[in-house]
Amino acid sequence: MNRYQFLLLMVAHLFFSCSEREERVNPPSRPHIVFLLADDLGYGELGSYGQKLIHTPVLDELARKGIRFTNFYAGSPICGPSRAVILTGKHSASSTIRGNIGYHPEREVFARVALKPDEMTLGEMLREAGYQTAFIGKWHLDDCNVETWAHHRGFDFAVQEQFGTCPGGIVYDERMHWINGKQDSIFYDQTAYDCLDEFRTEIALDYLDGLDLADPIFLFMSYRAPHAHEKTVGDKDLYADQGWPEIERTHAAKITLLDKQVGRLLDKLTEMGVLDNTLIVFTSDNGAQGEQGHDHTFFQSTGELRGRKRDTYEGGLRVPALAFWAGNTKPGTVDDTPLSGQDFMPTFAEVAGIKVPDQTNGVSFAPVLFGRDPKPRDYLVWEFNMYGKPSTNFRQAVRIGTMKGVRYGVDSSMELYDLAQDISESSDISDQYPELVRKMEDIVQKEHVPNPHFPYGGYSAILGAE
Ligand SMILES: [Ca+2]
Repeated sequence: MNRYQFLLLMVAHLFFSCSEREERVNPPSRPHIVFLLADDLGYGELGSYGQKLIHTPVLDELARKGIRFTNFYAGSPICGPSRAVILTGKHSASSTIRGNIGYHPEREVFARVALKPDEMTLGEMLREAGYQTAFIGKWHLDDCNVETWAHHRGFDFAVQEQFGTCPGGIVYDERMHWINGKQDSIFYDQTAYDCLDEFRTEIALDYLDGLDLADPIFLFMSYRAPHAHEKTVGDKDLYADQGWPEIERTHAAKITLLDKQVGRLLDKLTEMGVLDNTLIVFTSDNGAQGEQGHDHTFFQSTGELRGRKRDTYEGGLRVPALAFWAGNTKPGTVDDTPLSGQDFMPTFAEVAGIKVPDQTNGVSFAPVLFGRDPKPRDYLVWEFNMYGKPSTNFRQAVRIGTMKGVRYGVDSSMELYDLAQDISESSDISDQYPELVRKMEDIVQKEHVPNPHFPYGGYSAILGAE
């Protein structure tokens, strides 16, 4: 074969490979979006964030291939409110759900608060934009009314857990997973799986198998690990040789098994030929948990950060966050832009090529995905109502540049830390910056949108004094 014939052959080969690919998959102009949300995964619990004992090879590889965000914050330091921030793009001082339990003045009871019908969810936004939308796992943005469940809030296909007692004496077993509202259900048989996230991943793989790829996919995987409610995992061998207390072994196993499930999902997307046109985002809904006997310092689950789940110190809020989009995100990027849960809505709107909904006060980080700086923001703000009487259960925080204000109780003085010097928030320097502290106190008040379920200052006015 001479050089000319060889070149002809190569050109023919390229042509046919391209045709083959076009036949196999007709990539939509907008990317698929796969959002992976861990439950209570701390800032220090992935290898790429400094974890030494718990293995997370798949997510570490994702970090190497894409962007690892080092200043990414959960919208709130606890489950329901953080998810509300993600789904609606509104920060926690303006969102509908600001605590796992809220007050209902008309009934004079404390109960779960659902997203309001007139606020748009990520699912509704992307479905409107032509996406096929799916939600699998923990929803936690609803009440007993099925209209507030994921399927009715923008997800064509929704499989969610449900728990608690509802009017009429209905008691939900959280192992039951409800399909498309209450159209069907599937029970999680723990003896048949390594972990709950394996079960949820099976559901996702089946869903993907049945899809026509004419329209882009938005898949929201809402995982369980490493939340304390999953008390054990099926795989008893993982880390069995380490000599750790059983509760810590289980904790580590949950994270490694979650990592494995993410790998299975990514393999599926590869097999389907869509991974090259998919934006993958991985994060956690709040900082590390230290519940039901698990010690969050055992694995240094928050790294050097102070506090944990339910704290508005960094350990409760700062979370791992990874983004990968082949051909766009630059491999090995480490980005230190301060970002938070409300930023997903404007980012996904921009990626999908649609108008950013007016309701969001987040800032798109889509430019970061392409190696550019995002629009600068003045500050980030948090407000959290933890159920109970103590005024310190009303928790706020502000971040301006590298400076962070934290206040537990509106009558307390605001503490101030310079995260650039003091990432562990160990030295309160509020005395040195009285003007900045005043400015932060004004911000938390100004950004607060009144909400009948979550009174400003906490619940002591309703529950009685301390
Ligand atoms: Ca959580």
